[in-house]
Amino acid sequence: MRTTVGIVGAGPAGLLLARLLHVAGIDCVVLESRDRAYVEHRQRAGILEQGTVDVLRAAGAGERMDRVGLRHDGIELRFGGRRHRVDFPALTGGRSVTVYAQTEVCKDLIALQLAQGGPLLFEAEALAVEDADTDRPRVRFRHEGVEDVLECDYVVGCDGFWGVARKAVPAGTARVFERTYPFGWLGILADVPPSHDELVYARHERGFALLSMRSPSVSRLYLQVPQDTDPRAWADEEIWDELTRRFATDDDWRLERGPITQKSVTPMRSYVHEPMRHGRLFLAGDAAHIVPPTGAKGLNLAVGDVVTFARALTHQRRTGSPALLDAYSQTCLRRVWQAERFSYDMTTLLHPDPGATPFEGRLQLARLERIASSRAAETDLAEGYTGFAFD
Ligand code: RFL
Ligand code: PHB
Repeated sequence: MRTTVGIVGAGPAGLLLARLLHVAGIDCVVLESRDRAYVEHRQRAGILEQGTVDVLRAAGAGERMDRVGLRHDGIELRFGGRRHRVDFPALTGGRSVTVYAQTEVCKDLIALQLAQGGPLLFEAEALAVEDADTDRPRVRFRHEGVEDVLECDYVVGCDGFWGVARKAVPAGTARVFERTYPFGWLGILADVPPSHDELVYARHERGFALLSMRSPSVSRLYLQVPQDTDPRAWADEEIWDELTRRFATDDDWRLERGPITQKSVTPMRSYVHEPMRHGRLFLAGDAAHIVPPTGAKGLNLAVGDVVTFARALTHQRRTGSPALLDAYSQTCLRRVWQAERFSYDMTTLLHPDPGATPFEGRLQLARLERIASSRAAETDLAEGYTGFAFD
């Protein structure tokens, strides 16, 4: 098999890249190790920045998002029993975010790709990216039990944190910046209307909690738990009791309960692999960087990377100049590091660290008080949450 761009992985990064290349008239092949149902039902992110919404719309993938996505003009911070609303449009000159789940973004892009785009092979596992530093990079893969080779002009590794593409970068040429956190998130899906019409980020002495949603009838909630927690160790009623404690307010707000349909634990990690390119292999999305989910940035960063790659390759084809491709890593990393900083700040603002001193606990509260009382501090949060511009 031969193609212009070999894409490893059909998460949001790989699927959107395939769509952007299709729109630009550039052929590609997408290899995905899992089956279609698995990719379409993997519960992950839920918040799209304005820039992401604009990109999906411009790529012709926004029809259902515009119909059922929920526009959110703010979030609530909850601490010490108090509630503080951050009003995004008022603070950012009109910006907002959209609640539309990653599962739905993937379903929309898969349907488009299968109907109009180039080959998208499920259950096709990339085994290795080879000859990345030549002008004929290749992906060795296994599809339906048979090994094959995809010869490419470029390979884009969109295969997530555990993928194989990054392994093709020789150790001596890369640097990794990493931080792990001594806690994770226990996430649930529940068949109950969200108890608040906007997301609630709660800091409590017992740990962080987040109220989010998937639709007007489905809630998505998270609890900070110790690292390596087994989700089966938490009975459903225990989860609701703990959420109720952490969301408690001084007024008459109440958390509604309902049947829990899914339960899982997500580890928390910050990770950046520099550079995001080796020869003709480009890394995009979680394959190159991870943020803790507190800032809701993971999916949005993946979108920024593939937009940058698609523009750069289109520019190269139109003008013959490789300048934008050569600048790919630098261009992406500027935005990546702003998202890393924001996600780190949100995480350390809202999660009591089990090893922290009482002094550090008080500092967290002081930081929250500052956001609730200073328009400058609040604006900084609102700008970060609604997103950093694509270059
Ligand atoms: P993905 O979504 O991980 O997609 C990678 C795809 O590559 C496939 N793959 C391979 N295919 C072929 N050959 C191989 N050898 C392959 N190895 C892997 C995988 O099956 C998969 O389909 O990466 P992408 O596209 O970069 O998208 C990034 C986002 O998915 C990610 O940033 C966010 O979902 C992060 N994230 C969350 N972000 C939020 O903003 N809010 C959240 O609540 C949230 N929850 C999460 C998350 C990430 C998680 N991970 C990575 C474990 C929960 C989890 C569990
Ligand atoms: C989600 O809805 O899954 C979600 C929302 C906001 C976050 C993280 C996850 O910061």
